[in-house]
Amino acid sequence: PELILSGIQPTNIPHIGNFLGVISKWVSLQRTTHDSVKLLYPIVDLHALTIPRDPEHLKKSKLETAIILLACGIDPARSFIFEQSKIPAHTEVAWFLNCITPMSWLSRMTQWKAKIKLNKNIQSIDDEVLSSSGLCLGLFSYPVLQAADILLYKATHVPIGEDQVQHLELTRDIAVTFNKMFHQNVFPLPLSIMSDRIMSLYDPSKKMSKSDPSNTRINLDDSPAIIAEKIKKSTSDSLKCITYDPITRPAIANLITIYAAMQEITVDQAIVEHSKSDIKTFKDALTQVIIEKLSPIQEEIQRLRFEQGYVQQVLKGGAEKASIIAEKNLDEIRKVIGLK
Ligand code: AQP
Repeated sequence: PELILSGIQPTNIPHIGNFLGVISKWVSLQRTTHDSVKLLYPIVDLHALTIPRDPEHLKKSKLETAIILLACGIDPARSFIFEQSKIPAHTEVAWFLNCITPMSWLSRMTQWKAKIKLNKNIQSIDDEVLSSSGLCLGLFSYPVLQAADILLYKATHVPIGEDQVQHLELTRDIAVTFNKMFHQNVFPLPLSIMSDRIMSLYDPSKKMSKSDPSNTRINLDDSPAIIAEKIKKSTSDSLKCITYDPITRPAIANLITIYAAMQEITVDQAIVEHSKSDIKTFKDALTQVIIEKLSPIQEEIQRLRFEQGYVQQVLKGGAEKASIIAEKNLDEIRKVIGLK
């Protein structure tokens, strides 16, 4: 890799799905990549605007997201963390890409379709559905802004959860279209760095999400008592033993995945450890593992909450470093498309 980029929306407190899915990978990439590989982790506040947000909540979530990234081990000397909206080139490149992306590609995106169908028991998306959904153009072109985030920096690798695979494929298609249209290899085709998907504690057919009710996920700042309560109430099944079968026992499989990932052991190792456990014993062990893993992170979160000046400085410094790459590439893109 030459440049690795991955974003997070400041929509709420990040949860263990975000942590196990991407944040822990971002942290380990700091150790496993050569110093010449640039690591960019934008807090994508413009993406968060695609669903109406309370301005105060957005501001607070941005700071909290930055605090949590630092508490999890993102090192500002190695990685650039910054607010997407501080670099106007993101929106400018998104506009260029909007102008070459067929609408039919966007209407195929499953996340868009899922949002449209949210709370509605409908089968097909027609004009009536669109106008009654209250959803806006920004949400429709959300994946184009994501493509702009990635292509603006000519990212070569993008760590993502499984839910983002389709959006990254779209990014590659947009890059190919752009390169062909202007007969130049401006954008490299970014590759994914994939990770496991952590599912909701209540409904194992849905991914754990910041936008769902709080009891379906474990936030990185949940207290030990809350973690214990959420795990205790999490969905299980009628079998008493612990076996891993995502098809027939998806809820238990999800809990085993969390247990293994938290300790960086394999699912097989977890199963061997709990071959004699019943559900209650396993859930108690899982609770302990989560509490222990999050404890040092939570201490750091508490400390950084009193160091807001420092956190703002980190974001400012990250934006300054990222904008050097952004400005250089934007200049090239403007020339290629004839604006300069
Ligand atoms: N449940 C998950 N398991 C593994 N990875 C996940 N990610 C999200 N949920 C899971 C990955 O985390 C990165 C940052 O996600 P995001 O905040 O940009 O947006 P998201 O994918 O929409 O995540 P949420 O938590 O569901 O947020 P809301 O509810 O705000 O939309 C992404 O790489 C994602 O794959």
